[in-house]
Amino acid sequence: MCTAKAMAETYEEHRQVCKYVHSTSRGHEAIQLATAFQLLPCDYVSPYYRDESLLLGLGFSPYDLMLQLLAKGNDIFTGGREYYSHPNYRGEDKPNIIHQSSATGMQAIPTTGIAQGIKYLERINSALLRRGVGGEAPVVICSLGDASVTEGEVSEAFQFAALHQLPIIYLVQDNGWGISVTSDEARTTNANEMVKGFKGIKRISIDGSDFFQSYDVMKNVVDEVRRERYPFLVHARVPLLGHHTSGVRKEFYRTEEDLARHYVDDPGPKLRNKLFESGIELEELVRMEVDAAKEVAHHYQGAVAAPEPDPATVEDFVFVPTPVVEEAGERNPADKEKVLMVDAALFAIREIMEEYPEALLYGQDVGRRLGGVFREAATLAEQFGDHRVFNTAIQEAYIIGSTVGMCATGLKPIVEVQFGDYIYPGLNQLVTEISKSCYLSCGKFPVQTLIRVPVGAYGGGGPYHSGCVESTLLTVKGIKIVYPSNTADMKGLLKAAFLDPNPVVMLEHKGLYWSKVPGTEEAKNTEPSRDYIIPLGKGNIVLQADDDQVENGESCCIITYGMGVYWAKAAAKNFAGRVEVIDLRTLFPLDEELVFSTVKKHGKCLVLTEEQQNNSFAEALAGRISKACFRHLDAPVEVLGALNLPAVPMNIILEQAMLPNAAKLAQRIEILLNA
Ligand SMILES: Cc1ncc(C[n+]2csc(CCOP(=O)(O)OP(=O)(O)O)c2C)c(N)n1
Repeated sequence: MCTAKAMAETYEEHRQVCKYVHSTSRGHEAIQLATAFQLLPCDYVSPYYRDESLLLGLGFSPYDLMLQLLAKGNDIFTGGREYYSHPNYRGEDKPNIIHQSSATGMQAIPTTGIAQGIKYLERINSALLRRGVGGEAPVVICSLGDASVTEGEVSEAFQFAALHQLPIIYLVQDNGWGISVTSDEARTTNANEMVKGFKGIKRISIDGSDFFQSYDVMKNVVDEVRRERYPFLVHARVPLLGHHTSGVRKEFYRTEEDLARHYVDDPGPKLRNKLFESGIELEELVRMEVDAAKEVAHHYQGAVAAPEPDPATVEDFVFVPTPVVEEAGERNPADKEKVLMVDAALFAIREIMEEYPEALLYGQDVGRRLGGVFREAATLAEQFGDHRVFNTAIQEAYIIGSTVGMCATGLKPIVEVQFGDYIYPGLNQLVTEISKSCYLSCGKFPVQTLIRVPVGAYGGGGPYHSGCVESTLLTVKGIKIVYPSNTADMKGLLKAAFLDPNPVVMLEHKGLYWSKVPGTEEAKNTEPSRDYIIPLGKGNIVLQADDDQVENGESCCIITYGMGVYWAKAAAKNFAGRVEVIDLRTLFPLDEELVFSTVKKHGKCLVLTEEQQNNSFAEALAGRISKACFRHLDAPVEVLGALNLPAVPMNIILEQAMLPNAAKLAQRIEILLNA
């Protein structure tokens, strides 16, 4: 506590140097230290930005923390990329900490995912499960500020933890403030009362400023969860003594009376008095304070002197390398039958689950009863058990975000969002947590997750079951996007996506699943061999133009993906030998080499997409092609997409009016070839 106090004072004294925004733990020290002291290296903890004392309690030195305060290059957590007290840690000597974002409450889902992973590893008796030296079972701590608990995602996490009885402790530090918003202004109940509705979460409220009470309670709770394997919520009342952050200062909005009321509960003097009463000499207590201040000053000097990050490293760790770099296996084995694209995915997952006990599949309706609304997971629960293939509640944020924690325990989750139109509730987890984790943890926590998302319009699916989402997703850096258009690609890409240690979203056109849409029969092709794999980022020439047409300058190329492949192939029939079609297959990373070399060969190019055209990925790609291939172009790079409407209308005639098709494309090709 003395150390934390001296650190806060040092930062205040040197505000010019400590220029990056930071919060300190002043007021919260007792409960944080009491929590940290219960934990074993096999445990996991997600501290929030005020948990500096918790980090000290885990054994991180003031120097370690100050390197992050000053965003230094040797900051052990994030290499100067993240704010103070935003740790992540992977090691054998301490509880592990997944990447921590600043988004309040958003750690609840990823951290609950860790507990979900632990429960599964226990269930299958996996060697991946970390245990204490005495065989102790791990616990997970998710630390939250009181105001963050009103975030909807926190309720999704509570729901899952309660339903599945996960070994997690939610520690809510209640200082009554959410920046300048008071608890009375923001909520009707405190976290303890709120969580009552989630049956199966035990709960307790305590005075988190009293170290001894905090220590006893946290010891009992941690011991109980270690033993009994159910969730707990500890609601700890604490004062807030420092500023909200170095930037949002207490004098802006807090009254003298409010501050005085909080200072009564300063945990430092409270502990000091108790220690004094218990017989510890005053001089010894004073000496501790002096020693702590000296140590902090020393660490501070060291951190100030530490080097800044090397700007050459700024692009490091967006992804970690994937083992899949070459196409391998048999794409078209003689002994195999043609299968539907939807079955290719099913078979790929089956083979994966047979080989990898750490693979699980979950999402809405994928469990035993239905096996997915497209029957894309049918029979999997029967074969692999309900612990590996199961339904979730309607919680897209949980489905997506939990994979962060699952993956941190060594699992390889595959999850499903039922329709692309419903990815938005989960988008926050994808952007805020998943996409940034590898980069901001300097490669320590890449998120190996495979998120399957059926997309696309056909046959009157209507405005909420037909949407394409690739342009939205492609603005997110740190994730890969795959978009297969046929059986063989589905299987080969799904395998590669699964083995990729980075997050991959797989967009699957539901109009191609069964080749039901006229003209998409070729989506159904031979099932590739078990070991068939296609590296992400490799496009495919699905229709070649004739050499003499190319040589005569009579050809063009269509760059497309998904349903566009079939519109392009159908339209090309009108221009025998004059149209080449590229199926991108992966939208990020993109096969620019193939795209640019093909465009240069033909000098004329059209980028085709099912998405609404304005500001789409297709338009961005057309811009990039124009620049890269400028000297080789004989016409402006064209784009054809859907009309710029907010949704795909349901009536089939309206749907067709909105979307591209072979006839609309043929008109455009005609113009392009004659340009
Ligand atoms: C999702 C999100 N919305 C808003 C913010 C801005 N913000 C930062 S801290 C904070 C208040 C959080 O209060 P609480 O959880 O009680 O923690 P305390 O700072 O009081 O310890 C807010 C609104 C944020 N970081 N994340």
